[in-house]
Amino acid sequence: MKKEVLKLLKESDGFLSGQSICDELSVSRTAVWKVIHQLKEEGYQIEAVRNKGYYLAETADVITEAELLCCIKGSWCGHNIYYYRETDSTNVRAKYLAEEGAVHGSLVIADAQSCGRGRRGRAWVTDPGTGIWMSLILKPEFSPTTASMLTLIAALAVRRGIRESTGIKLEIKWPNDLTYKGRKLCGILTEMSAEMDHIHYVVVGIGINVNTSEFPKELSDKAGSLKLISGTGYKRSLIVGEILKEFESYYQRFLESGDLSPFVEEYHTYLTGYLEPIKVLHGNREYEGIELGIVPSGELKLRLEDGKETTISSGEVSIRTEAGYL
Ligand code: BTX
Repeated sequence: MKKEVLKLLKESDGFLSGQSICDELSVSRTAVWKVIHQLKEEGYQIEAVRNKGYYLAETADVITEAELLCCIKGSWCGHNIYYYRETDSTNVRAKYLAEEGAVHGSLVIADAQSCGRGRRGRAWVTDPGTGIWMSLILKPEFSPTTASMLTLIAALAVRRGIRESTGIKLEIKWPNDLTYKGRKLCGILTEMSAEMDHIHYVVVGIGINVNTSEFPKELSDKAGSLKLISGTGYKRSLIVGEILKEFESYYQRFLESGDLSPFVEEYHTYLTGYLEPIKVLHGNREYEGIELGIVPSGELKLRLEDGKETTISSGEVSIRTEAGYL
């Protein structure tokens, strides 16, 4: 019922009388009052005026299940939501829920994470209430070897979802970051449980700094947020809605093609350091060369200093700048 009341308030131009909510939803005045009270506790600014009713100030940046359900537009992605006010890591939660039977397309999202994770055991810093910390549970039919391409699909979807909802144009740093002028705003962590020829589930974790104004010292010169770029804050639920809509559409095309061939050109348009000198750290090896972009399997192609070409399946990319590699 919370979702229905929220929807009515959002659709109303001005004040909405308590009686009209009761009539519309066939519930009592007390039930409406209780829901309004809960919504206020979740952070919505709702004005209540005698003889006029309720008015929702549209400025609230609240992430709750009811709010997200109002913003999610696709047909399967995010229709099943697991919302946490605080959790350890949405990826850890998502893996547990996937094991317990959560359906394909389920969204796990938190307002705060106490133990956000990056790749190879690194930490992901989560400023409570300011960013998007979410994980998608996927249960695809394709082969486990295809799953790593989902990180690149997610990067394209996040980039476009952010552009559609905020107008901000981010770059993609292969394979799992979105950046703006060299600063990282978003990281993607894809994890999988599989047998040799069968995927049990894939979890695509996405962290986006949205309204963050300050970072800890160790990140202050390399992290950024959407708010720090434009100077204005954003409603995170709208961004989530756009990203999930885009993800659904990219995912559908990806299923049809079976690899990244339809996306290679678009990917190169937004790829940081494309056709420029870069350095890639892969395991203990370091490669230096010209970034030639991705191949349809999602690997990165490089022209090495001796003129030979090589592809790399994972790694850390640094871009050459006047100040050295960053
Ligand atoms: P990564 O290993 O590529 O990046 C981690 C590195 O990024 C850290 O070592 C640090 O230098 C830097 N970093 C940490 N926090 C931030 C931040 N908030 N903004 C910018 N840079 C940062 C990237 O891993 C994958 C991150 C995925 C995060 C999501 S959040 C939802 C989901 N749940 C979860 O536990 N992880 C994912």
